Amino acid sequence: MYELVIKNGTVVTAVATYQADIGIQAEKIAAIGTHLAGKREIDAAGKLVIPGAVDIHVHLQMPIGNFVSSDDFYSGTRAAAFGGTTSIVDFVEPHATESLLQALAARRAEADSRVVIDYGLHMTIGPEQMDILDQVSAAYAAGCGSFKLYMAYGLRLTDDQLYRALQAIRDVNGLPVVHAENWDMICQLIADNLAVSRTSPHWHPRSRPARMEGEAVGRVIDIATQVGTRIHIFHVTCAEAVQRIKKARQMGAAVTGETCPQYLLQTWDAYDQPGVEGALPVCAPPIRDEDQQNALWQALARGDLQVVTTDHCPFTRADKETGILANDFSQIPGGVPSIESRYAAVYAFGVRSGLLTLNQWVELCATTPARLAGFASKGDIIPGYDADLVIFDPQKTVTLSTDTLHENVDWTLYAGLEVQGWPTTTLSHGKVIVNDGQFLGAAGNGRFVPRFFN
Ligand code: DUC
Ligand code: ZN
Repeated sequence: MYELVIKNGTVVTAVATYQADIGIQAEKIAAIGTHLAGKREIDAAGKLVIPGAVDIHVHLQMPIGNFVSSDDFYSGTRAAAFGGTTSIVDFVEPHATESLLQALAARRAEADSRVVIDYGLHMTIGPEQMDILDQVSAAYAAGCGSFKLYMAYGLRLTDDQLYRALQAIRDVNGLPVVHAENWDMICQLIADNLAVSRTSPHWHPRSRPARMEGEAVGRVIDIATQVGTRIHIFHVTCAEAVQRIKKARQMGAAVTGETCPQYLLQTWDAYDQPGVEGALPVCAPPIRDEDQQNALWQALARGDLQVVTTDHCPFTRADKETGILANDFSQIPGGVPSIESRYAAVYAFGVRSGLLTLNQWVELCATTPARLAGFASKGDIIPGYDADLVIFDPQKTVTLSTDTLHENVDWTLYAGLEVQGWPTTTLSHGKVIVNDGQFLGAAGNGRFVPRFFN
């Protein structure tokens, strides 16, 4: 007799789809079989039973310039749980005066008592950390198995700095994750556009051309190959970048890439809306045209991109409006909310449309991100794994809006979008934390998960 049994559901993993009961004991998946009996039972007849989704790219309460992203570790992880996500990876961004371990401790102090689901942290290596690369091994030993490198913004590393940082990460067997854009070109194009009064958000994507994203992705892959390290490319938005990743993989390089719902569900026409509406979708790299959107779906279907994350980084309308009032699209804080709708959106527009199989959906949103980021017992339905599970109703239709979503932000990119298929029950460590629209979890119940690759 198990503590809990999920009965009669259709289990979907990255490799198989089958009818089975799942027995849960002491927070773990204890058995997968038929006619399992539990002290408590949940009937999942007509529903899919899938691994909790794993989102390895989120920015909660993240300071950018004068702004802080509006979802904190509680509201953001709660919204994630409503959407069937049971693990996230956020970021540590060390200050110049801190050691990597001090910065990790400070970020954990912000998160530990707030998170409702499990989480990990990528350690950011910026220009100010170039003199303390010898601390990379300590960060790794403390459970930051992955390291974020920027090729844009103030945290941008030059090619020689990328080379040195990648060597340090390689030496500890860490995973480098990279924001790849060509910052010098972007700065020049922004300046050129502003100089001729091209100040509206229309010029945001036109200052960050797909060709140059492809160049930056290719360049950092080449540097990683020179160093002899694997590498993961964040938020791929265009065919040019996909081609670089695909070519490197064909040559045997350990390169992976991800894209995000905003690039799969929106087009750059969104930047042409009047007033603040055109500022809301501003994120980097930018949302592109319909051909690029189709290329991303094809890349997911063919396996040329391996992961869907969110890059969830919400800013309020008031925050976004500052760039409109300043008459300068480059002043709009970049980032969009997606943390809650990712699993369902990829199902509705990937699986239901026939582009992806059920198994690819689970692989892209749960299994591969878990394996890639070093979550040893998540992202799959296997005895011994954490009982982080989702019961997903393929019939349930949700119209996305700020009324139906739980993200702490006063807009959504997907307002009015009808999504068929939605999680009805989310379990973290065998405990039901969301059921039929009710939140049953608690702040601090999530845990920091150390991630290693050795
Ligand atoms: N891009 C954004 O738009 N926001 C957060 C960070 C990033 O890379
Ligand atoms: Zn990001």
